[in-house]
Amino acid sequence: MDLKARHPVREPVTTRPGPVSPNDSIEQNSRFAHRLSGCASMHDQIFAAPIARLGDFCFDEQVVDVFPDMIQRSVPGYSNIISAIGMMAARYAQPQSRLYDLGCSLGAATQAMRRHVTQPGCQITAVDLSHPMIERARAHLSGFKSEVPVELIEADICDIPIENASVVVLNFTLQFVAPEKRAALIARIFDGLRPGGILILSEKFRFDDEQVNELLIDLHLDFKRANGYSELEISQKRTALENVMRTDTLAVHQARLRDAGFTHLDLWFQCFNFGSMIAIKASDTN
Ligand code: GEK
Repeated sequence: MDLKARHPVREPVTTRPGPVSPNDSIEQNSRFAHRLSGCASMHDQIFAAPIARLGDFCFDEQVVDVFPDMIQRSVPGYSNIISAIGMMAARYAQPQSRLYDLGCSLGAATQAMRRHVTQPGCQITAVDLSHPMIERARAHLSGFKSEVPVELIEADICDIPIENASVVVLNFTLQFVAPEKRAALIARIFDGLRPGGILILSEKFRFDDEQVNELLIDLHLDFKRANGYSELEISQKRTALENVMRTDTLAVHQARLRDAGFTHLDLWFQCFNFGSMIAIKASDTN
């Protein structure tokens, strides 16, 4: 799926500065995430008016403008996950290694890692396919002081080399990668990780049990309603995402991680149908 090529035809929308959703803003140590993912963002009204010809969702300029507000109001637990990525990076970063943020958007996870990493000689590689995302990430990240260098790359994460990694983050990105490419990507991440390195994989999940699946979808919709999204916004966004975001079950993720070679893995966070997994490469693997 070429995420850059498909642009939905939208009615003109206006944007205004909006408040940060209170739902996710409880953690003291996620202030930096809010600087990147809340306060300065415009209010997401992309799907507020009826859209005559609804195309596939893409990460274009219009989405970039509202992205921090959009992700806070749409993904339960987003700020908590960003905070925890910083904490895990602090533990797992190895001296003279690379930390990858794959599908970095505006660089919230990159900034969380940059803030916490203390090991010498670390550098972060942040990759995104969307040109406006990368350009805006560059502007955001330049507003923070840090000793840890960040390389921003505009590319498909399926095409870039992953080498000498101690931490790899896929924070709500794999769900946008074509399903047939996912196993190869996870295998390349495993190969590129040093022994003892960690992959943090956050995703929206699908559930085999229809009753559970429907309940968790409904609770997520309630979360979006509570954050001010109308029924029209919810349904238009859902349609726009249909061909672009394809979710897997937890079991499919676990099997893929095991097939790649990860032996230590589990879910460390879940809220409704969103969650985050860790997979650690065994220390005795060469
Ligand atoms: C965060 N991780 O704020 N290659 C590179 N980038 C891609 C690809 C690909 N094949 N497919 C999608 N993307 C971020 C949030 S958002 C999640 C991640 C969301 C990029 C896409 O351009 C977008 O920026 C990001 O992955 C997904 O922690 O919007 O739900």
